[in-house]
Amino acid sequence: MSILRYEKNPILIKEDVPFPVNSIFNAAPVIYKGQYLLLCRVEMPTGRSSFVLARSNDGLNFKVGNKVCLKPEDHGEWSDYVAWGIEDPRITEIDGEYYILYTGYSRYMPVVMMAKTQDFDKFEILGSISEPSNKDAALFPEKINGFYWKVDRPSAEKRRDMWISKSPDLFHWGEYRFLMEGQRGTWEHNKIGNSSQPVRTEEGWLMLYHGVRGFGISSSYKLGVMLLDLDKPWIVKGKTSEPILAPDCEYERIGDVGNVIFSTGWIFHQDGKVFIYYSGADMNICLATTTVDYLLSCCKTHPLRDGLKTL
Ligand code: M1P
Repeated sequence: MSILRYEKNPILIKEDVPFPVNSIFNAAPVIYKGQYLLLCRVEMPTGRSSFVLARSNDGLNFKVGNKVCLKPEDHGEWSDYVAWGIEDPRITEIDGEYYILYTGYSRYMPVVMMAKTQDFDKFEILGSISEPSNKDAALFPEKINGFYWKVDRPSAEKRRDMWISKSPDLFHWGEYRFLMEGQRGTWEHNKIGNSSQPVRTEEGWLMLYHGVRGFGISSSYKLGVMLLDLDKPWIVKGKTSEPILAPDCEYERIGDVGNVIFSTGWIFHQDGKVFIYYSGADMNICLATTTVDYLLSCCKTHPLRDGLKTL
């Protein structure tokens, strides 16, 4: 099996939201008490984004909540850092608590924000965990060698690469290391960024990422997958040479930002099936299905120079 688009894509569009929005996209999936939840970004008519929760019993048919569940105005002392909106959540469950890393936008440019919830009803805002400009961050679901770990994408000075760092308490981060940059002259030429929360497999940590290539005034966002060493997660053990999902359908090619496939998370099922939730053209929420085995096989298609840097 490779990757299959769900035949009824897109599964959510702005008309499914019971209040006025410009778009619904870039949703973080999680299974909570047997239900599939999507924490979705909604761009409000002002052009600033908030989050709304959608619920489903089968992962295919979702109902969107009646009101936003997290918005910039909820951020109290952190309001200045999210004044232009909150974007692109990624959820990681650690010891029964659900941590959400997301982008706070403001005149300071993007910073990584952190919140947590136990029930997806009440959210505790924990504050910023990066300097600007940084985004596309996700936490590993367990401690490795006694530390929490996160991946992110510094974007100041036109940076184009992913980094990894560790923390004793999720707030104080250090030992920053280069993780991976896009291959020049390929589909990921201009920049890459983390897409999903990392998931443990027998062969290593699997992670989705997006690769961007610019064409004149436009660019194309495609999805790739990479494998990190279980004990030394700064070591890239493998990656795709080709994208695993690229804009092709009309709902991926035409929209607010055309030719974009962007994901902020996936669900791994016990039987090896994987649901990748993604958005087309920054306008909707879609589903693609695949398997752990296929994703692992994709990570063996690109030769690596020394296990750390790609060719
Ligand atoms: O338009 C595609 C995506 O562009 C940005 O992502 P990144 O900074 O990783 O390139 C974000 O604005 C994202 O929300 C958007 O979907």
